[in-house]
Amino acid sequence: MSSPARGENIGCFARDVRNGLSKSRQKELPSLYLYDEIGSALFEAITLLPEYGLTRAEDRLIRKHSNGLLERLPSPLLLTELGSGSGRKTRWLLDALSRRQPVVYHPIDISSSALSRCRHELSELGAVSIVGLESSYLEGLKEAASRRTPDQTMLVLFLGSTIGNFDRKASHQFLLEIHHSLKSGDALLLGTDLEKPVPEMLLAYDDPAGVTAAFNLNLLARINRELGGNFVLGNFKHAVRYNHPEQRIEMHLRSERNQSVRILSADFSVTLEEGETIFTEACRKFRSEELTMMARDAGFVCDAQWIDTEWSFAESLWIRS
Ligand code: AVJ
Repeated sequence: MSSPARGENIGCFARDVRNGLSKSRQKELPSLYLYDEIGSALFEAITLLPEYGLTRAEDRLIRKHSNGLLERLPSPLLLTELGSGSGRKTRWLLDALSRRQPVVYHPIDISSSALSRCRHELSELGAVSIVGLESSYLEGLKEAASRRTPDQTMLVLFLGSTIGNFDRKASHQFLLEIHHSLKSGDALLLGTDLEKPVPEMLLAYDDPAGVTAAFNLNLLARINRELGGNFVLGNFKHAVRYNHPEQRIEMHLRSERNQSVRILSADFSVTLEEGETIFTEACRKFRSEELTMMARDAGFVCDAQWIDTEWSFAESLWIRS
């Protein structure tokens, strides 16, 4: 459960499934595998649910503050984004930026279909040159940094609270690596969901229409499709809990009976007891003071922070020291 990057090849998938399901205590599957073609479509549907306000909150923040944000940064700017997303939120920024200067935008994603969707979404923005980088976040960032001209300041976008998929240690490590790829004066725009009353957080990940349940269960369906698994989806239930010490929502798949499952291409079988769960995704929730400390610990200064009034979500602008 350490990397939220999307996409991968079959060999890694089989190996990660085998490793995750062989754990003697808590079985787990890496959350990145939730986002195949179907999973990504289900996630897009999640962002439309009334119970899941996160994406709309960030969209409002970026729409409202893109000009104010850009005024805090020197030009010319080189824009890169870790995870190309749907492009919807980034459009506001690209639009504001392209009124000031010619724009080069590097979306970074390990999935080529995500990159082409992003390019398609943003196709009507005339003054922006979109150069997608198909790689992991950190490799893509290094590549983008190597293409900068000496006068350019880099603005890195890491939106959607994707950083919440990392545990504390991994997120610190990840931020240090971003720091390492940047120069003094470069900026990171970090989107993070904030802590809310527990029932609200639970509902956002356990919507009554069952879209999030389908998103979670699709991981087992994907193992069946791609690795020759024989999971019976009806024998598993979507389960969501809030882990207070870790300050995170956890999604699990709970086995509803004693059962065994075989996965042909991973050359592997697993037995699950009734009530036992597979941990599939962690979504950490932040406090705004804690974000200021996280910035400092990773060698950044928090220059500005905007919080949505309807759904507590923070957009933070960090400057690399
Ligand atoms: C895309 C990882 C930020 O943590 O809220 C939404 C994923 N999972 N509903 C999140 C997700 C279930 C989402 N992130």
